[in-house]
Amino acid sequence: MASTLITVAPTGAETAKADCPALPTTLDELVETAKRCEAAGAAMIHLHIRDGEHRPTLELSRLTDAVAAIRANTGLIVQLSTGGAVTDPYDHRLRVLDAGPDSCSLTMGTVNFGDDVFMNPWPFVAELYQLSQEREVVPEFELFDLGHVAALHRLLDKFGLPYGGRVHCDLVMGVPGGMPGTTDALVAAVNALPAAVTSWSATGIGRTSLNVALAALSKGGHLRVGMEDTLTLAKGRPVTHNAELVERAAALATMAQRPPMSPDEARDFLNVKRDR
Ligand code: KMH
Ligand code: ZN
Repeated sequence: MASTLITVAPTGAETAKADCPALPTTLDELVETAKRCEAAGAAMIHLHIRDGEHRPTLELSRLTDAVAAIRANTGLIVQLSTGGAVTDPYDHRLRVLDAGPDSCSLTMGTVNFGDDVFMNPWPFVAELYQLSQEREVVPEFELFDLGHVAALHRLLDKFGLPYGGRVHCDLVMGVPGGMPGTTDALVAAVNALPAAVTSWSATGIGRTSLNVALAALSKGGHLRVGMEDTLTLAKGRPVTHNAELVERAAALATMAQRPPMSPDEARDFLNVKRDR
């Protein structure tokens, strides 16, 4: 039976701890979250980290410690965000790979991001991609818009396949400025993906989360959920732990007769490097 890769994105860079105390921001909270989410069905974690004041940071020693702590306490595939926060400079975002993750996010173009702009010009994307190939890190291509799908065609044509030979994407839908979190947009984006794509997941921001998950499952995709993207389970019902979102995703996937993939299966599925 086919199975579902569930990625949890527990923290992100946009929500303040003061506004949402349940957001995991310390290393201990991240490890506790990772363990519970693995038990609930997640196979990969998409990590953003925070500093001692709970502010987003790309400080290398903290990234390295987080990778080591998640590896020591779970079997999850560790994906570090190279997107960081909209204020992070390009050189800090490239340096993320020095922390030796299994996977890294790689956004395929610039996008309006609420009132901000998430900058991903072509030369930066090309440099980060080639660095991921050199460091043997499996990228996850983040697609916020249909134009990002076109850029993925261009990237693969110019620089070839990623490390490991699999091409895994995540459609990030419902960002104010990007593609909407609708079934129609998901189908349009999936139908436009390069033939080299071997798997894709989808993420719906905020209230689009459930609709995007259902559309992704019915179209044969995988799921990314977590408090980076969604802070309520329903109107008036705040998420109190990331595991609630993973449990819901796992239940939907099981109902669709595509139960969650184990981390070990996901390592083969994405062909991440085994001996880190
Ligand atoms: N925080 C956003 C500006 C990624 O992780 O690569 C970028 C983001 C994408 O979350
Ligand atoms: Zn992220």
